[in-house]
Amino acid sequence: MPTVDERILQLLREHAPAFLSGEEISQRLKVTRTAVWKRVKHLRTLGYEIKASTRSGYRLIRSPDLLTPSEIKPLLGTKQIGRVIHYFQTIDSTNSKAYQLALGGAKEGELVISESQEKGRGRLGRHWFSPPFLNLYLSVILRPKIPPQQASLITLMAAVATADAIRKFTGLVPLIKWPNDILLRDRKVAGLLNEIHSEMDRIHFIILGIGVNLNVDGKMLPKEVRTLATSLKKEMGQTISRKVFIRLLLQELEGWYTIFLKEGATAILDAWRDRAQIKGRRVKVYSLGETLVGTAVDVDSDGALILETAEGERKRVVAGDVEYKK
Ligand code: BT5
Repeated sequence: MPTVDERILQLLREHAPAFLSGEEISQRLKVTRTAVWKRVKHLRTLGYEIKASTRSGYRLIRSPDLLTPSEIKPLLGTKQIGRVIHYFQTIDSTNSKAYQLALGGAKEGELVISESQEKGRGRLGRHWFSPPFLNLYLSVILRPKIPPQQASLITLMAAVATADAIRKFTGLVPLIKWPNDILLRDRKVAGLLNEIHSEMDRIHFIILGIGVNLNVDGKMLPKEVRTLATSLKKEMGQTISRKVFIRLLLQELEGWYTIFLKEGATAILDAWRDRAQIKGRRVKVYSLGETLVGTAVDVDSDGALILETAEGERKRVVAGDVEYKK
């Protein structure tokens, strides 16, 4: 159910660039004219530029780059992903919220999005730095009818979609770093955290969590992250419209998800290999308390990293962190 604010904005958008009288808004929304005026004042504090005239009423001049459902829904152009949006100004973690919603029956494609996160999560209990109103923090609920062993292909699929959205937006070519980092000029610009709820032979749902640094400046990041991270703003030298980027990202996600469901693993693995260029790289892998050094050979159909050690032994790594060696 849209809020009064959203309904006021919808009416003003429908009438822009013309004025709409306070009387008409109050009749349509069944609230008093004073209530309309109060909401308009509140919307202005959020960055909406709304002209008010005693004779003509209200006119929407400019909207801020917010990710509210009323701002992004009309732009999306997707069939399923993001048709239902759960929006928050702040939240602990969009993944945790999406997980709860999915347990409660939320459907495929429902989107959780927040302007900031207090406990943004990386893998293995790590923290994802999530300052307000600058970047993207979102989680999508998927309910694919695939066996649990194929769930990691969804991670690869999401990495391909995120990399492609960044490439199309910036014209720069990002690199996927196994398993889930997206790099621009060797620095992390996006990270993925996917969580699965399943039985032995059936997936109930997958939560696809994506964080993309769009407008964060290096000096806003904690020291330990600063040298390793970048943002689209930094790489392009201009402020990034979050609305335009989220539209592209969700369209890429829906496109690649459809390819995965129709064509299966091979299409995703080929696209991932192309965007990761991992073959032949010298890597150091930290996996479950063990450190392995070797040459990356490939990823297998379960998304595991295959590497060859100096002794010529093949190792299969299902989880861990990778460092590329020069
Ligand atoms: C990831 O973990 O890269 C997954 C990040 C997923 C974040 C999204 S945001 C929406 C959704 N809701 C959540 O709660 N999470 C997801 P990992 O590979 O473990 O990398 C974490 C490491 O990246 C940290 O230990 C830092 O070194 C670094 N890091 C933290 N914040 C960063 C940022 N904003 N940009 C770049 N690097 C960052």
